[in-house]
Amino acid sequence: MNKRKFLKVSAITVTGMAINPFFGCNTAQTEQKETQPLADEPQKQSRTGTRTEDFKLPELTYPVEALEPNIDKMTMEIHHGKHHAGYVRKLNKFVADTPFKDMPLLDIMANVTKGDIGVRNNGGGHYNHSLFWNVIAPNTGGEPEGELLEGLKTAFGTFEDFKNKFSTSAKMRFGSGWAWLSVDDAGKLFVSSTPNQDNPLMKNIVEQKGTPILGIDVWEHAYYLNYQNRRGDYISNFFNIIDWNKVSANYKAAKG
Ligand code: MN3
Repeated sequence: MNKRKFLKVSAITVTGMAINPFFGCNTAQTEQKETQPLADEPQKQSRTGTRTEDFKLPELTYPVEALEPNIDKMTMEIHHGKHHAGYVRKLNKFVADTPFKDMPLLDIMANVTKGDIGVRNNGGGHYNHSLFWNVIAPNTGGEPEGELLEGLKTAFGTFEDFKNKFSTSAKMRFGSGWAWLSVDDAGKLFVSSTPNQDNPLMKNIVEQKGTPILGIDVWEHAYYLNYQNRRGDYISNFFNIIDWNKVSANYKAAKG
């Protein structure tokens, strides 16, 4: 092994494994040892770890009927058990034999490009829905407190101003997509919307890049059985089931 090769190998030594409960997959942590990557060999893909298991559908932490009347039981069954499951199944298929095959989900989000259609749609679908189930829960709603409330006031004025901006963004999304509350690189909150299954983590694709801490799915499959064409009512009732404790935890994690 020549010196250059040795330096490269030692920089990506895998030193530990951790379970990521949110996405149900293994992530490996890397540690810089002795050296930095050689300047004349830029790493084409930013990596935080290696995935050793197929992606799995995360279980809901509440019964499918628990969000009624805001989201009905059958919508939850189909949305989680069919749609999300389908994204997971297809994602495992699309990453095979590509540079994404052993990447953790967050690394896929950071590296996917417009042309990687299958990985973009199904990887986004898996990430987005995993976040979605996580930020809603029965017996929640109300308003956030503490650090998150202060962050919302700084960015939007008042909680109501935030709510209006987020709701408008969700209503105005033409066709299928999502509205997001995210944290930018400077730690500031912003609202944005993405088409299809894109999200603000896809830095090669979206205009407004950041870490999403709250998202609403405005695909018709998310609400049509109960609300038909009344997307506005679905969005307004979504605020009855936002788990602000979870969103606050996401906010703290995103700010680092
Ligand atoms: Mn959906």
